[in-house]
Amino acid sequence: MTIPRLNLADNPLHIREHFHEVGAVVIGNVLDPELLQRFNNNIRLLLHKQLQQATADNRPFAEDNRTLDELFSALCRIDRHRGGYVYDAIQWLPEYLEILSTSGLVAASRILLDTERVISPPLLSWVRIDRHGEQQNAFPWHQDYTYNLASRPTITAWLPLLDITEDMGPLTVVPGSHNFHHPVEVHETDRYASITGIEVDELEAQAITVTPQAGEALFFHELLLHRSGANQSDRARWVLNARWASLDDPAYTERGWQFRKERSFRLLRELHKDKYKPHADHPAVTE
Ligand SMILES: O=C(O)CCC(=O)C(=O)O
Repeated sequence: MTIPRLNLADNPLHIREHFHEVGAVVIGNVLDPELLQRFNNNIRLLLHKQLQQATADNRPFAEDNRTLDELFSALCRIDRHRGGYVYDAIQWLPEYLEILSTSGLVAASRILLDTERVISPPLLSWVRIDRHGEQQNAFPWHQDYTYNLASRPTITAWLPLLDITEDMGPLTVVPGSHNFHHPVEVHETDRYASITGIEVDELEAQAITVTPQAGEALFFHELLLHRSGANQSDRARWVLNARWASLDDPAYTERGWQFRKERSFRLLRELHKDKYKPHADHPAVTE
Protein backbone atom coordinates (compact mmCIF):
# COMPACT_ATOMS: atom_id res chain seq x y z
CA MET A 1 0.00 0.00 0.00
CA THR A 2 1.30 3.46 -0.80
CA ILE A 3 0.11 6.91 0.24
CA PRO A 4 -2.12 8.39 -2.48
CA ARG A 5 -1.04 11.74 -3.90
CA LEU A 6 -4.07 13.87 -4.64
CA ASN A 7 -4.98 17.41 -5.39
CA LEU A 8 -7.43 19.83 -3.79
CA ALA A 9 -9.23 20.05 -7.12
CA ASP A 10 -9.96 16.28 -7.05
CA ASN A 11 -13.41 15.00 -6.24
CA PRO A 12 -13.85 15.32 -2.42
CA LEU A 13 -15.54 11.92 -2.24
CA HIS A 14 -12.56 10.37 -3.95
CA ILE A 15 -10.12 12.10 -1.54
CA ARG A 16 -12.14 10.92 1.48
CA GLU A 17 -12.36 7.37 0.17
CA HIS A 18 -8.57 7.16 -0.11
CA PHE A 19 -8.14 8.69 3.33
CA HIS A 20 -10.48 6.13 4.92
CA GLU A 21 -8.79 3.26 3.16
CA VAL A 22 -5.15 4.17 3.81
CA GLY A 23 -5.40 6.48 6.85
CA ALA A 24 -3.28 9.09 5.06
CA VAL A 25 -3.14 11.12 1.85
CA VAL A 26 -0.76 13.68 0.40
CA ILE A 27 -2.66 16.65 -0.99
CA GLY A 28 -0.94 19.05 -3.35
CA ASN A 29 -1.38 22.81 -3.72
CA VAL A 30 -2.72 23.32 -0.20
CA LEU A 31 -0.41 26.27 0.31
CA ASP A 32 -0.12 29.40 -1.80
CA PRO A 33 3.59 29.56 -2.86
CA GLU A 34 3.64 33.32 -2.29
CA LEU A 35 2.40 32.89 1.31
CA LEU A 36 4.95 30.14 1.95
CA GLN A 37 7.72 32.36 0.58
CA ARG A 38 6.62 35.27 2.79
CA PHE A 39 6.52 32.98 5.83
CA ASN A 40 9.97 31.54 5.14
CA ASN A 41 11.35 35.01 4.51
CA ASN A 42 10.08 36.31 7.83
CA ILE A 43 11.60 33.31 9.61
CA ARG A 44 14.85 34.37 7.86
CA LEU A 45 14.34 37.84 9.35
CA LEU A 46 14.00 36.39 12.88
CA LEU A 47 17.19 34.41 12.35
CA HIS A 48 19.02 37.40 10.88
CA LYS A 49 18.08 39.51 13.93
CA GLN A 50 19.31 36.89 16.39
CA LEU A 51 22.54 36.53 14.42
CA GLN A 52 23.05 40.29 14.52
CA GLN A 53 22.70 40.26 18.31
CA ALA A 54 25.03 37.30 18.67
CA THR A 55 27.78 38.58 16.36
CA ALA A 56 29.27 41.83 15.17
CA ASP A 57 27.67 41.32 11.74
CA ASN A 58 25.71 44.48 11.05
CA ARG A 59 24.80 43.94 7.43
CA PRO A 60 21.18 44.94 6.73
CA PHE A 61 18.62 42.17 6.16
CA ALA A 62 18.21 43.18 2.50
CA GLU A 63 21.88 42.32 1.94
CA ASP A 64 21.82 39.01 3.76
CA ASN A 65 21.50 36.40 1.02
CA ARG A 66 21.79 33.33 3.22
CA THR A 67 18.98 30.81 2.89
CA LEU A 68 16.63 29.94 5.73
CA ASP A 69 18.57 26.83 6.50
CA GLU A 70 22.00 28.49 6.24
CA LEU A 71 20.89 31.18 8.71
CA PHE A 72 19.50 28.62 11.18
CA SER A 73 22.59 26.52 10.97
CA ALA A 74 24.86 29.56 11.47
CA LEU A 75 22.83 30.70 14.49
CA CYS A 76 22.75 27.26 16.15
CA ARG A 77 26.51 26.90 15.68
CA ILE A 78 27.04 30.17 17.56
CA ASP A 79 24.31 29.82 20.18
CA ARG A 80 21.80 26.94 20.15
CA HIS A 81 19.56 28.79 22.64
CA ARG A 82 19.01 31.59 20.19
CA GLY A 83 17.82 28.96 17.69
CA GLY A 84 15.23 28.04 20.33
CA TYR A 85 14.00 31.66 20.56
CA VAL A 86 13.32 31.62 16.83
CA TYR A 87 11.62 28.25 17.12
CA ASP A 88 9.12 29.79 19.56
CA ALA A 89 8.65 33.10 17.76
CA ILE A 90 7.82 31.47 14.41
CA GLN A 91 4.32 30.86 15.76
CA TRP A 92 3.80 34.55 16.42
CA LEU A 93 4.41 35.57 12.81
CA PRO A 94 1.22 36.72 11.04
CA GLU A 95 1.96 34.34 8.16
CA TYR A 96 1.83 31.37 10.53
CA LEU A 97 -1.73 32.28 11.51
CA GLU A 98 -2.54 33.08 7.89
CA ILE A 99 -1.43 29.60 6.83
CA LEU A 100 -3.59 27.98 9.50
CA SER A 101 -6.63 30.09 8.73
CA THR A 102 -6.76 30.82 5.02
CA SER A 103 -4.84 28.20 3.16
CA GLY A 104 -6.01 25.02 1.47
CA LEU A 105 -5.35 23.33 4.82
CA VAL A 106 -8.80 24.39 5.95
CA ALA A 107 -10.42 23.17 2.74
CA ALA A 108 -8.61 19.83 2.91
CA SER A 109 -9.50 19.36 6.59
CA ARG A 110 -13.18 19.97 5.80
CA ILE A 111 -13.04 17.30 3.12
CA LEU A 112 -11.23 14.76 5.29
CA LEU A 113 -13.33 15.33 8.41
CA ASP A 114 -16.44 15.42 6.24
CA THR A 115 -17.80 18.60 7.79
CA GLU A 116 -17.83 22.34 7.08
CA ARG A 117 -17.25 23.00 10.78
CA VAL A 118 -13.59 22.51 11.63
CA ILE A 119 -11.44 23.93 14.42
CA SER A 120 -7.68 24.01 14.97
CA PRO A 121 -6.69 24.25 18.66
CA PRO A 122 -3.65 26.55 18.52
CA LEU A 123 -1.42 24.74 20.98
CA LEU A 124 -1.66 21.51 19.01
CA SER A 125 0.11 23.03 16.00
CA TRP A 126 3.74 24.08 15.68
CA VAL A 127 6.74 24.16 13.37
CA ARG A 128 9.33 21.42 13.90
CA ILE A 129 12.94 22.06 12.95
CA ASP A 130 14.82 18.77 13.10
CA ARG A 131 18.58 18.98 12.80
CA HIS A 132 21.09 16.22 12.35
CA GLY A 133 22.19 14.91 15.74
CA GLU A 134 19.16 16.23 17.66
CA GLN A 135 17.36 12.91 17.92
CA GLN A 136 16.05 13.74 21.41
CA ASN A 137 13.03 15.38 19.74
CA ALA A 138 12.24 12.41 17.52
CA PHE A 139 8.95 10.63 18.14
CA PRO A 140 9.05 6.83 18.43
CA TRP A 141 6.14 4.77 16.99
CA HIS A 142 2.83 6.25 18.14
CA GLN A 143 -0.74 7.13 17.26
CA ASP A 144 -1.64 10.81 17.58
CA TYR A 145 -4.83 10.16 19.58
CA THR A 146 -2.55 10.04 22.67
CA TYR A 147 -1.55 13.68 22.26
CA ASN A 148 -4.24 15.45 20.22
CA LEU A 149 -7.31 14.73 22.34
CA ALA A 150 -9.63 17.09 20.53
CA SER A 151 -12.55 15.66 18.47
CA ARG A 152 -12.71 11.98 17.46
CA PRO A 153 -11.00 11.83 15.12
CA THR A 154 -8.55 14.72 15.00
CA ILE A 155 -6.36 14.80 11.91
CA THR A 156 -2.76 15.91 11.52
CA ALA A 157 -1.38 17.89 8.59
CA TRP A 158 2.39 17.50 8.12
CA LEU A 159 3.52 20.26 5.83
CA PRO A 160 7.16 20.83 4.84
CA LEU A 161 8.26 24.46 4.58
CA LEU A 162 11.25 23.39 2.46
CA ASP A 163 11.49 20.33 0.22
CA ILE A 164 12.23 17.08 2.04
CA THR A 165 14.73 14.50 0.86
CA GLU A 166 15.14 10.89 2.02
CA ASP A 167 18.31 11.67 3.96
CA MET A 168 16.43 14.24 6.06
CA GLY A 169 14.53 11.49 7.88
CA PRO A 170 11.04 11.95 6.51
CA LEU A 171 8.02 10.73 8.46
CA THR A 172 7.72 6.94 8.48
CA VAL A 173 4.18 5.54 8.46
CA VAL A 174 2.34 2.24 8.20
CA PRO A 175 -0.41 2.64 5.59
CA GLY A 176 -3.72 1.10 6.65
CA SER A 177 -2.72 0.89 10.34
CA HIS A 178 -5.44 3.35 11.42
CA ASN A 179 -8.03 0.61 11.91
CA PHE A 180 -6.62 -0.49 15.24
CA HIS A 181 -6.64 1.59 18.42
CA HIS A 182 -3.54 0.59 20.42
CA PRO A 183 -3.44 1.00 24.21
CA VAL A 184 -0.57 3.00 25.67
CA GLU A 185 1.51 2.50 28.78
CA VAL A 186 2.07 5.77 30.58
CA HIS A 187 4.67 6.85 33.06
CA GLU A 188 3.21 10.16 34.22
CA THR A 189 6.55 11.94 34.35
CA ASP A 190 7.62 10.84 30.85
CA ARG A 191 7.33 12.98 27.79
CA TYR A 192 5.90 10.23 25.59
CA ALA A 193 3.41 7.43 26.20
CA SER A 194 4.63 4.00 25.06
CA ILE A 195 2.42 2.32 22.55
CA THR A 196 1.65 -1.34 23.31
CA GLY A 197 0.60 -4.28 21.16
CA ILE A 198 3.09 -3.56 18.40
CA GLU A 199 6.07 -5.51 17.13
CA VAL A 200 8.57 -2.91 16.01
CA ASP A 201 10.24 -5.30 13.52
CA GLU A 202 6.89 -6.05 11.91
CA LEU A 203 6.01 -2.37 11.68
CA GLU A 204 9.39 -1.55 10.17
CA ALA A 205 8.82 -4.23 7.54
CA GLN A 206 5.50 -2.64 6.49
CA ALA A 207 6.57 0.98 6.93
CA ILE A 208 7.14 3.50 4.18
CA THR A 209 8.61 6.98 4.26
CA VAL A 210 6.63 9.91 2.91
CA THR A 211 8.32 12.89 1.31
CA PRO A 212 5.74 15.58 0.55
CA GLN A 213 7.36 18.66 -0.92
CA ALA A 214 6.97 22.28 0.19
CA GLY A 215 3.39 23.38 -0.52
CA GLU A 216 2.02 19.83 -0.24
CA ALA A 217 0.69 18.32 2.98
CA LEU A 218 0.56 14.81 4.32
CA PHE A 219 -2.74 14.41 6.19
CA PHE A 220 -3.16 11.47 8.49
CA HIS A 221 -5.71 9.93 10.82
CA GLU A 222 -5.13 10.04 14.60
CA LEU A 223 -4.78 6.24 14.66
CA LEU A 224 -2.21 5.95 11.87
CA LEU A 225 1.01 4.44 13.24
CA HIS A 226 4.00 6.64 12.48
CA ARG A 227 7.39 7.72 13.79
CA SER A 228 10.04 10.36 13.10
CA GLY A 229 12.96 9.53 10.85
CA ALA A 230 16.55 10.45 11.75
CA ASN A 231 17.92 13.43 9.87
CA GLN A 232 21.26 12.32 8.36
CA SER A 233 21.70 15.36 6.14
CA ASP A 234 23.51 18.60 6.85
CA ARG A 235 20.26 20.57 6.44
CA ALA A 236 17.43 20.89 8.95
CA ARG A 237 14.00 19.41 8.28
CA TRP A 238 11.41 22.24 8.44
CA VAL A 239 7.84 21.04 8.89
CA LEU A 240 4.64 22.71 10.01
CA ASN A 241 2.45 20.32 12.00
CA ALA A 242 -1.19 21.39 12.21
CA ARG A 243 -4.12 19.54 13.80
CA TRP A 244 -7.74 19.81 12.78
CA ALA A 245 -10.78 18.72 14.73
CA SER A 246 -14.47 18.51 13.89
CA LEU A 247 -17.16 20.55 15.64
CA ASP A 248 -19.63 17.78 14.88
CA ASP A 249 -18.41 15.63 17.79
CA PRO A 250 -20.93 16.13 20.66
CA ALA A 251 -18.52 14.76 23.30
CA TYR A 252 -15.91 17.34 22.29
CA THR A 253 -18.49 20.14 22.57
CA GLU A 254 -19.71 18.79 25.92
CA ARG A 255 -16.27 19.15 27.51
CA GLY A 256 -15.95 22.72 26.26
CA TRP A 257 -13.51 21.84 23.44
CA GLN A 258 -10.75 21.02 25.91
CA PHE A 259 -7.65 19.54 24.34
CA ARG A 260 -4.19 18.59 25.60
CA LYS A 261 -2.50 21.84 26.60
CA GLU A 262 0.22 20.65 28.90
CA ARG A 263 2.57 17.70 29.19
CA SER A 264 0.20 15.91 31.60
CA PHE A 265 -1.69 12.79 30.56
CA ARG A 266 -4.79 13.77 32.58
CA LEU A 267 -7.08 14.15 29.59
CA LEU A 268 -5.81 10.92 28.05
CA ARG A 269 -6.71 9.09 31.28
CA GLU A 270 -10.18 10.58 31.22
CA LEU A 271 -10.99 10.16 27.56
CA HIS A 272 -9.38 6.80 26.82
CA LYS A 273 -9.81 4.89 30.09
CA ASP A 274 -9.73 1.54 28.31
CA LYS A 275 -6.51 2.40 26.43
CA TYR A 276 -4.56 3.96 29.29
CA LYS A 277 -2.30 1.59 31.23
CA PRO A 278 -0.21 3.04 34.06
CA HIS A 279 3.43 2.05 33.95
CA ALA A 280 4.24 -0.58 36.60
CA ASP A 281 6.85 1.66 38.30
CA HIS A 282 4.57 4.63 38.46
CA PRO A 283 0.89 4.15 39.32
CA ALA A 284 -1.50 6.55 37.61
CA VAL A 285 -2.28 9.74 39.47
CA THR A 286 -5.90 9.81 40.58
CA GLU A 287 -6.97 13.41 40.90
O1 LIG B 1 7.81 15.29 12.34
C1 LIG B 1 8.10 14.36 13.07
O2 LIG B 1 9.22 13.88 13.12
C2 LIG B 1 7.07 13.76 13.99
C3 LIG B 1 5.74 14.40 13.90
C4 LIG B 1 4.70 13.57 14.55
O3 LIG B 1 4.89 12.42 14.86
C5 LIG B 1 3.39 14.15 14.82
O4 LIG B 1 3.20 15.32 14.58
O5 LIG B 1 2.52 13.41 15.30
